[in-house]
Amino acid sequence: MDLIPAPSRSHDASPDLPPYVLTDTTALLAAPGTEGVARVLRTTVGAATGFELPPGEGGIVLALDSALATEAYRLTVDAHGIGITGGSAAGVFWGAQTLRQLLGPAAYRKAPVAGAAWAVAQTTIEDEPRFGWRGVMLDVARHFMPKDGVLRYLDLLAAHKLNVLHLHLTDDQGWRVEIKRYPRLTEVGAWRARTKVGLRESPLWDERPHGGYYTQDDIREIVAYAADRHITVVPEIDIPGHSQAAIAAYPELGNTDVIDTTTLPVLSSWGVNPNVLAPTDGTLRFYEDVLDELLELFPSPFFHIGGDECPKEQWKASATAQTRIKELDLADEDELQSSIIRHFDRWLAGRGRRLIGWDEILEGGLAPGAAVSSWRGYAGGIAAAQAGHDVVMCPETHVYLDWRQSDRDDEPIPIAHVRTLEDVYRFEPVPDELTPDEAAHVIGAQANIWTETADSARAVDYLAFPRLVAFAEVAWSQLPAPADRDYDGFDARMAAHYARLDALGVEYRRPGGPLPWQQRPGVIGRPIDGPPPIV
Ligand code: TNX
Repeated sequence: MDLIPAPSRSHDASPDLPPYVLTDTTALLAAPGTEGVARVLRTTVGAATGFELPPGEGGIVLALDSALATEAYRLTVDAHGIGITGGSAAGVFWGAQTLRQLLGPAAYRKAPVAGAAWAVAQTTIEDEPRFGWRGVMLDVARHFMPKDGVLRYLDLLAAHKLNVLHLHLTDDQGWRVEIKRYPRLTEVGAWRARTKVGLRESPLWDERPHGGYYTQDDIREIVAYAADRHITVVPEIDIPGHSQAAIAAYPELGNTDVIDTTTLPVLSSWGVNPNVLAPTDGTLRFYEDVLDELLELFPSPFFHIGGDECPKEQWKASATAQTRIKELDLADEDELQSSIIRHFDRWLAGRGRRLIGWDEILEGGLAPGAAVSSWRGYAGGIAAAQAGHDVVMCPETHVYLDWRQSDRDDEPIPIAHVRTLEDVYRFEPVPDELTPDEAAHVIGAQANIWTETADSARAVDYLAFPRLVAFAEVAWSQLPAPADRDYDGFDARMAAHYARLDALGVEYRRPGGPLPWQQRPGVIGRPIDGPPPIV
């Protein structure tokens, strides 16, 4: 059946038994609690087949089953119909995604095409995910992805049983969410005059202004659309580094006693940036106001506060920062950063939410309730899990999808090390160093898509696919240890999956390399053996 991600258990009935065939009279019965899944099934499978799937007996039946784990489902196909039960609506929803795969690639289209047959072979599938956090981070700050593109990515995540979209909403190069109290964040911070094409050392510029942001209603729509697909949207507001777009909008947020922050534009090139937030009460109040508005928009239990790549040079040179270090009785600038993260850890906890940050938040002491996105390899995640903190494993060594997919010269803007489809398939989120109790703190895994080199949804597709498919199987399925994984078997199932991606309109990287229009001739990346993978 070539299912991806591979289910926990499946028992195919004898091939002599007739398949169940969907027709224009097939009904869809949604037991209490599964109405939302039925609604999404009608908009997807209904659109692809052209069948109305009216409520009623005799066809597809959706129901809850309290004996199943929350996200688990059981899908049965016999001669009379299809049953999907789940431990919750989420489980039923993931079962419905499996049904789409059983229906064949045409089930992923938005309207019927000639010749599609809707026969489903008799089978029983029992399935549940390995991890509760099966995430993708999309960097919509470096290059803005318009709202429709985000909704499309939510569809793509859902089709792969991924359930967290971490939206990197702010960075040096752009602020992408409307904040009513501080309109300049988007008036000024949501666009830049021009853009470096390629990495910092590239001489090329795109002289078109670049920008865009989500209104608060756009965010409400994105969050609701995600919820219908059992996906949680985790917002990231990156502090105290990667904040030049905010400083360009409100110069008082920067280290005004070190540089003239009124001259700082929204950044148009890439890299780790020395212009960071001033560690003042004014900055804390400003970001509390920002988060106050976001709490209303994002029901996510986790709020991501960034914390990565904050150079401390300006704090070392700033009398204000140094005075604060003394006042708070801190040892150094690392503890100063930690005090900011701790502040927001307490602030969020007081509002019923949890802080998550990049693994730099370990430096200077981890805030008590914080969870960690382990990106600089596994080390941060191991330290955090050993200290009893929850961890999302997203090591750049394995699941940074902005990294080159092969060593070919025609990879578009190739950066960092080669990470092939097979490398991602062999990614193991739980490192051997952890005891079982510590390993339980690894709440999941995440693939990160940074977009310095991806200026459109088409370019994001190329980076994300097919590697995100391998990642989805790692995050969902119970796979053996990396060396024992059946990559050839996965690759064989990919043949069927490429047809699904084609039907979805995903511009994935072909196994044979980039198509001519997926290349970026003349735009340099960085040699494989070059400096560290910071773009
Ligand atoms: C490091 S990962 C960053 C990002 C870059 C990325 C490029 C992380 C927390 N910070 O700002 O986009 O490398 O791969």
